[in-house]
Amino acid sequence: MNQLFAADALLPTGWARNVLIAWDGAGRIAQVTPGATAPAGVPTAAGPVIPGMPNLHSHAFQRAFAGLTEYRGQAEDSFWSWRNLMYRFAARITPESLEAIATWLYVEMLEAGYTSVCEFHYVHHDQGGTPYADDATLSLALLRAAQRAGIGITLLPVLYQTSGFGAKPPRADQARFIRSTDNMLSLLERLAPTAQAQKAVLGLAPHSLRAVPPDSLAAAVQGLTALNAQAPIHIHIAEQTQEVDDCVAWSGQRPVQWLLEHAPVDERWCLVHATHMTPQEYQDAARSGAVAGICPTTEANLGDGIFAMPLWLQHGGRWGVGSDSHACVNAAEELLVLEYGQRLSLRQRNVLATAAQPEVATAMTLQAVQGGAQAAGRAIGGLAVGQQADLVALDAQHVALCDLPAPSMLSAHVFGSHRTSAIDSVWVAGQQRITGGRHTLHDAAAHAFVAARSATIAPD
Ligand code: NGQ
Ligand code: ZN
Repeated sequence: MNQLFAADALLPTGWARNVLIAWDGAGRIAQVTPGATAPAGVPTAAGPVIPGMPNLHSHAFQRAFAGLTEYRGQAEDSFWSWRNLMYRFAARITPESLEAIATWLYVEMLEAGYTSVCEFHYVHHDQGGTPYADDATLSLALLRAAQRAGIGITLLPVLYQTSGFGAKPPRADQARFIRSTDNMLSLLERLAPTAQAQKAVLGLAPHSLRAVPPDSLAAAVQGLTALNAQAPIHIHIAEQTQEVDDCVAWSGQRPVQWLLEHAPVDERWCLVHATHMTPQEYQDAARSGAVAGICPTTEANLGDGIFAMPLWLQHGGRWGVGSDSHACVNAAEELLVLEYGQRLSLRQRNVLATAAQPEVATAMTLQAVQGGAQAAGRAIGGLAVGQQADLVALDAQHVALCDLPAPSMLSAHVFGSHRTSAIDSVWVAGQQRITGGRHTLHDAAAHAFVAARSATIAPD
C-alpha cells in the first residue's frame, strides 16, 4: 500500500484537513481518511492536493503549430480559413513526428495538471492517403507516447468519411482521415490488446455530422457497442454557426437536435463544443446525460462563440474541459477562460460558483473532474475510494499561494499564478510523474519536439 499525507485535500464533498490517502499496487485509491495524523515515513504533499484533471479533447499533432496561425491571411479570417492552414500541417505529419509531438505534449499536460487525455485521433494514413503497412501505425504512436509520458489515455480513433452534409465526397486534403466503418471497427479490434496492456480505454469518435453520414453513424455506434457496451463516443457538434445552417439546410434540424433524435445519446457520449444550441437543445442534451466537452481556449482562439454554462447547469448538465488544438496547455487556464467568458457575456462575477461551493475554482475543478472522468470512460473521478490515484499537489511555498488557506490557494492557482506554475507534484495511478514541477523526460522530449516541429514546418 502506498500513502500520501496532505494537510489539505479536495475531496468530492469539498476541502478536508489532514487527509491520508492510500492506494493499492494497481494505483486504485483504497482509503481516504480526513482528520488523520501523518504516520511516520509517509510523505507529506508540498501543498493542497487536488484531483488530476482529465483532458477530454486533444488533437495531439496540432501542438506543433501553436502560435503559427496567428496572422491575418485574408480580409476576414475564420475557423474555416484556420482549418485550411491546419490541414497543411496535418498533411506533413509522419509516424515519428507524431510520436515526438505527442510525447512532449503529454509531458506538458502532466506538468500543467492534467493526468489523462482523450485523444480524438483522425490522421490515420500516410501522406498520400494510403494506409500504412500496419494500418494502426499512428494510433500506436499515440499509445506509445502516452505510455512513455505516463499519462492515462482514452484513444478515440475518428471516423471521417465526407466533407459536408449530404454525403459530399471528401476533399483531397482529407484523404489521410478516411476509413470505412468496417475498417474502423477492425482497427479497434486490432488496438484492443495493446490498449489493454497499458490500461488505455478505446472509444470511437464520429468526427462530426458533416463528416459521417447517418448510416455510418448508426453502424459505427452499433459495432462499437458490440465490442464494448461502455466504450465512450465523442463527436464535434455545433461548433460554428455555418455548420448549424448547413445542417438545417440538409435535414431541417439543428445538429444537436438531429443527433438527439437519431442517435442513442446517453452517458457514454461527449458532445464536443456544442456551442450553438437553442434553450430546448440545452435542456434535451443536458438531460441525455452526455458530457459537454468544452475547450475554452481553443474555442476563443477559433472564434467559436460562448457556451451558455448557466443554461446547461440549470438542467443538470455535466461538463469537462479539453485543450483541443493546444494553443494553451494548462488545466487551470481552461477553467479561467471558461469562467471569464461567462463573466464577459453575462456581466456578472463568480458565475460558476454553486451554493455548496462558493469558491469558483473549487466548484469548477470538482465538476470538470467528474465530467472529464465520465467522458474518458475511466475511474478518474476524484479523491475517493475506488478511483485511480490521479493526484496533483500544489506548491504551498509558491509566492502566489504562500500562507493562504487551501481554497484560496486553488483560486490563486487558477486565477492568479500564470507566469509560473504552482504545481509541485503529480501522480498518475499512484505513480509519481512530476516532481518539483518537472517531468523526468522534460528536456529530452522538448528537444525531440522542436526537431519534429522544424521538420513539419520546413518549406518543401
Ligand atoms: C479538428 N478542430 O478536427 O481538428 C477540428 C477542426 C473540423 C476543432 N473543431 C476541423 N477545434 O471541425 O472540421
Ligand atoms: Zn476537436
